Amino acid sequence: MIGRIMKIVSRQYTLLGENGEKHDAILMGKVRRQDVPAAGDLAEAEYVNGRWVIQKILPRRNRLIRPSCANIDQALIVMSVKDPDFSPALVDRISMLIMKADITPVLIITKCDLGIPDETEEMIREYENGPMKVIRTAKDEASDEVAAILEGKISVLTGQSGAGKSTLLNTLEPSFHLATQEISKALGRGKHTTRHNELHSVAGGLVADTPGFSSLDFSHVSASELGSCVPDFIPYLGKCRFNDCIHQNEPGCAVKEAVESGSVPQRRYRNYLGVLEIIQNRKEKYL
Ligand SMILES: Nc1nc2c(ncn2[C@@H]2O[C@H](COP(=O)(O)OP(=O)(O)OP(=O)(O)O)[C@@H](O)[C@H]2O)c(=O)[nH]1
Ligand SMILES: [Mg+2]
Ligand SMILES: [Zn+2]
Repeated sequence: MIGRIMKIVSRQYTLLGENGEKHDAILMGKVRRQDVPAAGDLAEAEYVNGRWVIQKILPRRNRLIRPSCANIDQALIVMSVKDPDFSPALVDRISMLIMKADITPVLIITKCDLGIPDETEEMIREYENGPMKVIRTAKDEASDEVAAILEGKISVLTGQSGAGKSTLLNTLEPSFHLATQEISKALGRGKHTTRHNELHSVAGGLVADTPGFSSLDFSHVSASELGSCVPDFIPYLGKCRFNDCIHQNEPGCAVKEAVESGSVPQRRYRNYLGVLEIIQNRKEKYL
């Protein structure tokens, strides 16, 4: 059979079959030596001596190391309007890393029931007017829009600790009791309540409730490709005077023109330049 790896706990694998049935499986030694399987991988398994044994991992479309997850369709950036504060710098950095991994970013804005400060509202509108899909959610409201985008897809959740990632899944799937921060405070844990790596069946899709992209590491991103990782820049790429334009100081830059005309928010461009400088400073060190 071909199954989807839902969960890996040490050497024990949980596979989801085509008809929704779950099987425990182990991994053949030769597979482990070739490849490190991840949640989201499709695995070919055979029933041998009373147990399912994974013989092969099928080619994957993409792969994230942190969280360890494969074949991801989209990443939901979960960002609260407050507690913790809404941060466009963080949204932009996370979305660049998601784009670099060839995954579609979606912005989920939580805790709208807490009231949205005017300045935050303005920041949210900038995203709503841009190319990323944006969905607003509030406490105890199961969002049909979130359910609709999850259906039939593999998604990872990402965003700050306390933004409401686990709460979002618990609200959509009332049978879930994923630990949220009220519980982790009682347990005396620090950063990020959710630590393990597992796919959950939610709203007809599979979702990894992992902290995700928490390191914001750009060491694998080059200055020349960073522009293609900014969703708002995509319509202008290839239209600059120089084809190796990094949209910084070059004349005839279509991205800068779009910023000047107001088609791309200033804030988006400033955050891009901030990350570009991090990459450039790092490069100099190694020259
Ligand atoms: N008012 C309000 N509170 C919310 C909402 N969503 C989550 N919360 C609260 O925010 C806190 C953090 O929620 P969690 O779901 O644990 O956050 P998380 O993103 O999973 O955090 P980590 O697992 O630590 O990464 C909890 O106290 C939730 O009850 C919301 O839409 N409105
Ligand atoms: Mg959580
Ligand atoms: Zn340019």
